[in-house]
Amino acid sequence: MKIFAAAAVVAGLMTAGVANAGVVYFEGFDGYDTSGIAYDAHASGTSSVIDPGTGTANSFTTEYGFRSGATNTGTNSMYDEGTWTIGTNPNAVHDQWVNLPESTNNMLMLNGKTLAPDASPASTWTSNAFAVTAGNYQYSFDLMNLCCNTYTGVSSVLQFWFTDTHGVKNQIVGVEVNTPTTPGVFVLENGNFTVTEDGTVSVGLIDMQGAASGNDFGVDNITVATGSVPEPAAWALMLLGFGGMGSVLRSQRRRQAVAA
Ligand SMILES: [Ca+2]
Ligand SMILES: [Ca+2]
Repeated sequence: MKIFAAAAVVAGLMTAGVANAGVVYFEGFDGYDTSGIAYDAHASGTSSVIDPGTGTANSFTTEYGFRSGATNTGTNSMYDEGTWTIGTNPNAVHDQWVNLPESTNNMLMLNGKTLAPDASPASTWTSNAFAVTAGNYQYSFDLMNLCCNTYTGVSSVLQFWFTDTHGVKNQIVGVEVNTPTTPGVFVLENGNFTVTEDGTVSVGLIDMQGAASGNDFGVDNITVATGSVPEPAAWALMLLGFGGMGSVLRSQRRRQAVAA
C-alpha cells in the first residue's frame, strides 16, 4: 500500500508541472464546419464546441488562406504555400504529406508561407480574445511535421506570441521551436509568459521559416493555463527527488521480499 501511496504522490507532482489545472483557454480544432468556410478565407467561423477554459465557443483568424483539402490535388488542395485546413489525415489533403489513415483527431494543418527576404512573417494562427487576470501563464501546444512521406523538407520555425489589452504584440523571445525532424509524430512544446494587468489577450503562432520545400506543420491542443512551466533546472531537481523516492521504494520492496 505504501508503494501505491508514494506512486500517487509522484503522479500528482508530475501532473502539477504541466498545463492541467487553471486552464483559461483550450483549442482542439473540433466543431468547426469547414464546409462553410470560403476558399482562401482568413477566419474559421465559430466552433460548436465550448472551450472548457473560456466557457464559450472559440474562433480564430489567420493570414493564411483556407483550402477545403477535399480534392487533395487541384484548386482546393493544400499544395499552395500559405494555406490552412482542419482535418485528421494530412495525406488526405496533400498527397506528399504523412499518411495517418487511422487518425480521428482534428488538427490545424498548414503549408508554411513563402517569405521574400526581409519580409515579416505572417500570422499562422491567432485566437479569439479571452479574459485573463494579471499574472504568470503557461502555454503548450502539440506540433507535428507533416512533410513528407517521400522526402524530408525544411522544418518550420514557430514562435508563440500574445497580444495584451493594449494591443501590443509580444513575441515570446527565445522560444522559437523547430518542427520535429520525424514527420507524423506530435511533440509537446511549452513555455511561459506574464500578463501585467487584468484584461483580455489573444495568443498566436507565427512561422519564421520562409522556405517552401517542406515547412508544413500540424498544430493541436493549444492550451493556456495559470502558473508556470518549471524551468529545466527545476525539472532536474524534481527528477532528483523522484530518483530518491525510487530508491526508497526499492529498499521497501527488498525488505518486503526478505520478510516474505
Ligand atoms: Ca484535436
Ligand atoms: Ca510547404
